[in-house]
Amino acid sequence: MNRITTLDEFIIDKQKDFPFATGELSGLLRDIGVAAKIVNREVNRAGLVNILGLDGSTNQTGDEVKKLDIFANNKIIEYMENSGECSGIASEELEDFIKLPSKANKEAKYVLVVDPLDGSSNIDVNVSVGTIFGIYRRVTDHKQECTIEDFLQPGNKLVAAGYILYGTSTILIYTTGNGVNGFTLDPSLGEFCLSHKDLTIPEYGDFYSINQGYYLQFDLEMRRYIDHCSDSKRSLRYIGSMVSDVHRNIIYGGIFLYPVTRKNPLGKLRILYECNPMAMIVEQCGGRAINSNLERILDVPVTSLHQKSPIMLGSKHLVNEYEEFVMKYRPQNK
Ligand code: P6P
Repeated sequence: MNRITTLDEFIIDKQKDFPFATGELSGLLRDIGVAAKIVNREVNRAGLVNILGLDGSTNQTGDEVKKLDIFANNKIIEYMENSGECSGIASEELEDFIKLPSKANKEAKYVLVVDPLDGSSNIDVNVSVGTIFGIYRRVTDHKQECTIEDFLQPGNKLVAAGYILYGTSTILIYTTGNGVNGFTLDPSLGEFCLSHKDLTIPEYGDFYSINQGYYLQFDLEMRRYIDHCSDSKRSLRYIGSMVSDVHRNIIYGGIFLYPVTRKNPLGKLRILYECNPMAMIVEQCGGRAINSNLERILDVPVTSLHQKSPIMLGSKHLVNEYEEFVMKYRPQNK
């Protein structure tokens, strides 16, 4: 029987790959793992403890906020504060970033960007949801509190990114820029155990993920591309939960597409805490992540905390194919 490698053991072991690592990032990743276990417990029993449903508020981008969103957001803040390694947090659930008190005068070097519970509209109908996170090294004086500049960094400056998928099992996927590894929560141990070592995305794939309901709102090149996917007998799989859709496409091969629509002329997904972390993971798996201008998502300047972006990411061949359709069908003057 293969020896079990827990997330904590793996993080400590991988730290040796960074000769100058001083353990702060490792500590931060371990604390994210603990927060994920707490959120997982509540997600799994949400229907029993009256944290289903809406809490009556809306977040800064107008999404109705579910009680579990708020619970997840608060737990992540609590554990990041506890870690002493995180200087501040930008979250989908917070209009502005928050500064965490430095613990025992530790000069926290990192900031966290997070979507605490992505796909939360699925909670009440028992469909999988996820947490998406990214970690930046601060660019301002560590002796001072973090500022907005620490957050408004392009995705190519991320030092770590990951997601937790609360699905048929709970899996934590993360990268620190040297490949991607996945850990499945073993409830009998209460530990995330290595289950997907050196994860890579197939170059090709038979799945495409897009909200077909917006078909008539898509630009010509997108309509022609998804017509091609359909003609190529690929399967349309769309859960309405980005973490679930992207995870399936990483495992099986496929492409996730959230283009601009009339309802969301700049795209719907937020670049800071949804697009960039997922783009880093997909690229580290060997895939591609671009926007509708064919720019690499990770190179797009971030100018506001809740900035939106269209995104197309997944298997390299499928993203390259989308690019060809844009070149072929986009009016030159556009
Ligand atoms: P639509 C969930 O609300 C989310 O932010 C992503 O998880 C998901 O991919 C997308 O929005 C779904 O949006 O417009 O298809 O319902």
